[in-house]
Amino acid sequence: MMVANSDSELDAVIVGAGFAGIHMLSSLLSFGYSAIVLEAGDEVGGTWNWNRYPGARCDTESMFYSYGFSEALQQEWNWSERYPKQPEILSYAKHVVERFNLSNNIKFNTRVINIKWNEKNREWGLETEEGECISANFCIMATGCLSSPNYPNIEGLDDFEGEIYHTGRWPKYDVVFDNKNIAVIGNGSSGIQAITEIAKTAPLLNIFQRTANYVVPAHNRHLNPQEVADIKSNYSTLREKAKETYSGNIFESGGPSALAVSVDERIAEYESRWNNGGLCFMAAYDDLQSNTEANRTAAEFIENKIREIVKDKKTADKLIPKNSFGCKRLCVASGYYETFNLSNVNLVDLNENPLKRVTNNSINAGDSEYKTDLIVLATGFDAMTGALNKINISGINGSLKEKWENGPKSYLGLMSHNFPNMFTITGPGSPSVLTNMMTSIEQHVEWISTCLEYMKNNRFTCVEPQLKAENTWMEHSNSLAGDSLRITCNSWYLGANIPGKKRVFMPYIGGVPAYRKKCEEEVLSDYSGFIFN
Ligand code: NA7
Repeated sequence: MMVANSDSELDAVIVGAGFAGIHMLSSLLSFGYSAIVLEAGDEVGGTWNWNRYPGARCDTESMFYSYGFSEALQQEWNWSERYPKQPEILSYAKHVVERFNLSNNIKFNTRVINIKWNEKNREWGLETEEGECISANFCIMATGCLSSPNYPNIEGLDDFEGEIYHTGRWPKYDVVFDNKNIAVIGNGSSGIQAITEIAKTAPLLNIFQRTANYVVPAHNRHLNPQEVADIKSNYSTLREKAKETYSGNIFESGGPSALAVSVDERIAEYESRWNNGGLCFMAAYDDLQSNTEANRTAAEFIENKIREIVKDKKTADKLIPKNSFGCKRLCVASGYYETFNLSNVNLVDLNENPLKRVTNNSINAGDSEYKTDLIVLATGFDAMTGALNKINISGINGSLKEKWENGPKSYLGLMSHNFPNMFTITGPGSPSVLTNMMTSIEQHVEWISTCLEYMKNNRFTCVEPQLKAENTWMEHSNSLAGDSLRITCNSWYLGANIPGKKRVFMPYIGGVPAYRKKCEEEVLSDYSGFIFN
């Protein structure tokens, strides 16, 4: 137990039983703390429990979309495909819970609505939707970066009498697409995966596109036993190597600048990454997000691919993105552009034909009425701050929502001043969504556990970041983002997909190595940016 001067029975309460929450729980229990997880859903998995839409699959390779903290775990688990499908990811999460005996400490169907700091007792009080109150010395928010769905404000949506599903809240039962006119609104990563799958059975699929996205092929396949054995025999070394890369993935950079090589060399580099598949395309050259001309070369390469694949020229034109390459998250899919050659698939460009309204049985865009039986809302999330702001979190001097009104303010994405003993796993201000989430989750869990051990050893009961450290970090973070092409489009990284949300680049853009170094420096300096008492 912690050295605490409160009456709390618990050392820590963790909100959310996704990969962050269950790893945090296993770590705290292994150090001998008392801890529980409160989870709104009916089982573990977080985003992978809610995102059950057809084709849902992770775009990070399975061998590395997994924990590295336990050698036994990484040796015993076997992934079947290069990119893991949603059900397999869920099985993995359940296996981890079982293996580390965590289930007795997770409370499901429990939605936290209020969290209040009690300065006298120096503890957090949490209240659930059911009216239950729980207190603990530490509150660890593992609520996910992409977990609060964005429901679009489209006139008449409530009048629709057919079926309607959000990709981020997909039901557990089988949704049938045969014999139905299907509409998909949105074409980010979720929409793109759902579209390629639904197109296989729906007699008519209308895709309502507001912004075209860059999509690279996944080249998904079954993993062969030899490559699995090779990785497993070298797992820890490979994971360490990944931590030295910008995104925490083992992507070799093709060179410092796309402009420093000949056209032939550059095209060969892009071609090889296109043929390899996946997010490694982002790492082709180091200046793709800082130099407009360099960025254009990658954009043009993909434009040419779209024109080669999509037979109808007008459709190809609509599918060619207008943003810089990588400004919105690069999408990875199998056969996305090819889908538009199918006779049952129709692309509606909402720029040419603005979405007017939904009626009881149709979607009206421009001058056309699209008869619809089933709508898929692939409209994304209130990213990074949405899940936190949904809970009324009251700290020393007001709520987190008020403090974050003009954009999230944190130190290292781990803690926020005036919210003592509250940690956020992969919170805004940390690299999080720009990286392999598993790598970033593990780093935060380790950092938080180390900090708690430091407090225990020094008989401290309270920790929070210094305001000065937080402000300096935010200035640094915003200044780096300001130099990047990533702020030039309306992405969810900037909160630009949510009407009224302050436009601030939320993840830390400086890369995993710089960020890890900064976190390690904090530990080595006895947490010079924090206040303990
Ligand atoms: P995204 O990437 O935010 O995509 C949402 C899509 O929905 C995107 O194409 C949006 O267009 C579109 N959208 C949102 N609201 C509307 C309205 N009102 N009308 C028409 N179209 C709309 O979410 P995803 O779930 O696909 O992916 C999120 C992340 O999950 C992904 O990046 C991976 O990290 C995993 P817009 O681009 O805003 O014009």
